[in-house]
Parts: sequence; structure tokens; C-alpha cells
Amino acid sequence: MKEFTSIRQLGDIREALKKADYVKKNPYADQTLGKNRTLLMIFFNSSLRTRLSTQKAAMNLGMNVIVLDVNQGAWKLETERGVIMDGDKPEHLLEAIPVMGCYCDIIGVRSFARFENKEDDYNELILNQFIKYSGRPVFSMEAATRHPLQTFADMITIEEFKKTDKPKIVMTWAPHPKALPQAVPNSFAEGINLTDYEFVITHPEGYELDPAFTGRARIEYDQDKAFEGADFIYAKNWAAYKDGAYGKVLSTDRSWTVDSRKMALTNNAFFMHCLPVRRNMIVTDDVIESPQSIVIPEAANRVVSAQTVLKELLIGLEA
Ligand code: AN0
Ligand code: CP
Repeated sequence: MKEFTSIRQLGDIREALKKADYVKKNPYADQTLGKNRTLLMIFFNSSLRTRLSTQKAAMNLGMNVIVLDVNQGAWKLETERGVIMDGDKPEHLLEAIPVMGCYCDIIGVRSFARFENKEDDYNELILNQFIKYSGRPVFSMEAATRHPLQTFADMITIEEFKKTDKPKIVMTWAPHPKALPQAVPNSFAEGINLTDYEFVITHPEGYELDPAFTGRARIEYDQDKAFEGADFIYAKNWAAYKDGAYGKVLSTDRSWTVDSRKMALTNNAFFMHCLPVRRNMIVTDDVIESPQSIVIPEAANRVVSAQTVLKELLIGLEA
């Protein structure tokens, strides 16, 4: 594999899940694969899980790791070409990227949607510049439109916990005080659409996601109806995608918070969330603390997800 910006780049998802299962059972089997290889992780945004799990995954593969928080200690970067750089940004991304490429073998990038311009976000302006100018294999640690390492961990978790061949997966919007990107729900939808599982997305009107991601999912505006018979509840907030309201918070309606009354409508569903989660906005304390909550094993699988992806990228370096 030469690049990982979408779950689709893993190829056949069942094969990818088998590879992940092997990595989970044999975490130290490939400790020489990454010898003398350097991973550079670039963060334009905050992170807890992605930072730690990807670092741990790289260590399991014997890699060296360098982490750069662009907003803490690095030069402020101009990202637009053609700008007269007489403002507060001393360096251009177009030099910074190839320079960073000189210091590593593989680059991970976290660069969220900026909600300034829908086209720029959905064209993955920042991530694509890394792909074009770094000269290195690039993987996404959550970009503007997708969070494939999270999606892969989510799918690994569903495989581990599912009780039937074709579980009913329900992704529900839930309220949040601040505008959040669509990357996690887009990417989760993209992943579930690779399976033959029943897939329902529920959200208030106005929160429709890009149909390129939601695909075959059934959209149900009645959250109670959507929850009926669910095997997995995947909660997430996102800001509006539609033109004219892109990046806006249209509702903070707490009647959409996942609580025990709603969970009782399901088929004793497991509760999932990528974290970080705001309690009693997205989900009540009792639901996230219940035995059906699998948010911690889900987060633990981020190591398995990252290690499987890094392993494929390391193999790709040798090809
Ligand atoms: C981010 C988001 O919703 O995309 C990261 C989630 C993994 N969440 C926040 O910024 C709170
Ligand atoms: N789920 C996730 O990516 O978490 P972080 O933002 O903490 O990395």
C-alpha cells in the first residue's frame, strides 16, 4: 500500500479484517519490519488517541517516531499559493512539506476541515499537498472528509462484538455545542457500506451528509424508529454539510442525546463512539458506563488499526 486516506484503500475489507486479527494476536511479530524507518506524525489539530495509538503501533513495528504539533513551536504555515507573505506566517507549506519528507519514510497527517470553504475541505487541500509534495507515503490521521484509522478500528470492534452475521448498525447524530467535522461519520458510512450489514443513519432534518459517503444507508429522521432492533448504536455529532449552512450548528436539541430509554428500544445494542465524547450532550453517563458501552475496546483497537495500516505501508516501501 502506498497511501491510506480512505478505508477503501485497504482493498477487500474481509481480508483487511483478517490481517488486523493477525496483528492483534501477534503484536510483536513484525518488530524488524520498521527497523531504521522513521514515522513523522504531523498534527494541525489536537489528539489523544490518534497520537498515542499510532505511536504505539509504530513502536510495535520497530519504527522510530517523530511527532510535530504544527501549532506549538513550529513556524506558522501559509497554505495558499500566490499570497504575498507579509503577514504573521513566516513559512509556506510548499517548502515545509518537502523538507518534512526529507526527515522520514512515512508521514501521517491530521488536518481537520476548516469550515471556511466547503470545496477546499472536500478537495482535501492540505492532505493532497502532502501527497503531492512530500515524496513519501502519506496516511490520514483524520483529514477534512475522512478518519479512516478510526473507521478501521470501528469495523474491527464490530467484528469482535457482533452476535449475528448481518447486524443492524445505526449511526445517530447527537447534540454538541461546537461545530464538528463530518470526517468521522463520512468515513464510518464509507466503511459500513463495504459490508452487507443493515445500515441506518438518523439525524434531524438539515444534517444530511454527502450522499457519496452515505450511499446505500437508509436515512430515518425519527431517532426512536431508527433505534428499533439495532445491534450497534454509533453516536456522533457533526455540523451541517448542506450548501448555505456548511459548518454550522443548526441544532443542540438534547432530545437527541443517547439515553437509556432509547437504548431500551434496541436489540440490547452495543454503544460506540470514537471519543472524545461530551457526556450528557452526546450520551448520558449511565449509557456510556453501562456494560453495553464498548468505547474503551473501540479505542484500544486504534493500535491494531494503525499497526495493520503501517505494516502495509512499510511493506509498500520495499516493493
Ligand atoms: C473531532 C471530530 O469530531 O472530528 C475528532 C474526533 C476523533 N472531535 C472534536 O474535535 C471534539
Ligand atoms: N478518536 C480519535 O481520533 O481521538 P483523538 O482525536 O483523541 O485522536
